[in-house]
Amino acid sequence: MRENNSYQEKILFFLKKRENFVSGQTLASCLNISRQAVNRNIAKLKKLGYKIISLPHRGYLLRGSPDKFYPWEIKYNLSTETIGKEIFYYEKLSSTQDIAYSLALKGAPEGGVVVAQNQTQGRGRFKRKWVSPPGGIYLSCILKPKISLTQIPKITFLGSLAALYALKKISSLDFSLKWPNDIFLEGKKIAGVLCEIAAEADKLNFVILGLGLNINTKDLPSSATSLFLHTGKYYSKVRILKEVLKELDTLYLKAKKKGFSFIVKEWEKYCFILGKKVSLKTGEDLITGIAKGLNKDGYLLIKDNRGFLRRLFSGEVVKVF
Ligand code: BT5
Repeated sequence: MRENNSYQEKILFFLKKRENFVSGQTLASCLNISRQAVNRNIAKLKKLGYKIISLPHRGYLLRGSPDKFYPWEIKYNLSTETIGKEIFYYEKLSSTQDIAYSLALKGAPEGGVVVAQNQTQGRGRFKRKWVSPPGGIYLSCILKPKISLTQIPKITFLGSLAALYALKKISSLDFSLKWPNDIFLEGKKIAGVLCEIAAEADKLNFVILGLGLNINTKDLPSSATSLFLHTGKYYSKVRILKEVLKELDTLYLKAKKKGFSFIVKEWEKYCFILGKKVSLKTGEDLITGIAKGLNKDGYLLIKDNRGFLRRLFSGEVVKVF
C-alpha cells in the first residue's frame, strides 16, 4: 500500500482529541490503514518532536507537541477567513520576506504565510539587520489589498496592531507602539514590522507584510527585549503565532469592509510618543518637535521647534525627551 503523509496528521488529530490512550487497532480501523502503517506514522511523529507514550495493550497517548510552526499545528482550529489558509514552514531560511515575495510572484494566494524558526538574513527597514535566532517568530504574509500606494503605511500599522493585540492577549504586560513600525515593552523593542511591496507604475500588485516578534529569544541587542527576557518565562510560540494570524485576519477583513481609517485611530491610542517632544531622523534631516498626532493616512504630525507643522511619511524616532 502507498504511504500517505496525511495519515500522520490524521493520527495526530485523533490523538489530540483524546485524553486517554487510543489503541493501535482503533487508529487502524478508523483510518482504514494497517497496524504497521500506524506504527510507522507514530514513529514519524515522534521524530518530529511529538511526545507520544506507547504502551502494550493500551495503545498511544499524546503527551506533548513541539513548539514548531508545522503547518498542521498552525492550521489546527485556526478560524480565519483569509490569513494563514496556506502556511509555508521553514526551520531556517534567509528571510521570510524573500520567500514570500517569490511565492507571491508565482501566484501564491492572498493570506499565504511564510514562517520560520530562525532566519540567517532577517532584515528591517533600510536593509538593517533583524536579529533572528531560534526563540522568535518570523513571518511574512502575502496581502493583495485594493488600495493606492499612499495607503501603504496603514498596512504596516495593521501588522503592528495585530502583533500588539496578540501579545496583549497572552500576557497583561504594558505593550505600546512607536511610530512607524515598532512594538515596545517598557522602553525596549519587542517586535518590528516591515512592509514591502510589488508595484508597477502606481498599481499595487501585492504587499509582503513581515513581522518579527521576540518571544523566547535570549541573544538580542541591548535596545531589545523578549517575553522571556522580561518575565523569565517561556511562552508557546505556536499559540502566539496563531493569535497574530487571527488578529491580522480580523483587522484586515474589517479594513477591507470599512476602510483603513479605524486602524489609524486605534494605533493612536497605543502610540506612546504622541504628545511628547521627540527627535526624528528623516532622510538627512533631524527634526525635533512635539509629536501631535497622526493624520488620516498615518503620517506623523510634528510641530517643529520653529512652530511649523510637519507631516512625515517615514522616519526614525531617535530620542523621546
Ligand atoms: C523593523 O525594522 O523593525 C522591521 C523588522 C521586521 C522583521 C521581520 S522578521 C520576518 C520578516 N523577515 C524579515 O527579513 N524581516 C521581517 P527597523 O525599524 O529598521 O528596525 C531594525 C533595528 O531594530 C535594527 O537596526 C536594530 O537596532 C534593532 N533590532 C534588530 N534585531 C532586533 C530584534 N530581534 N528585536 C528588536 N530590535 C532589533
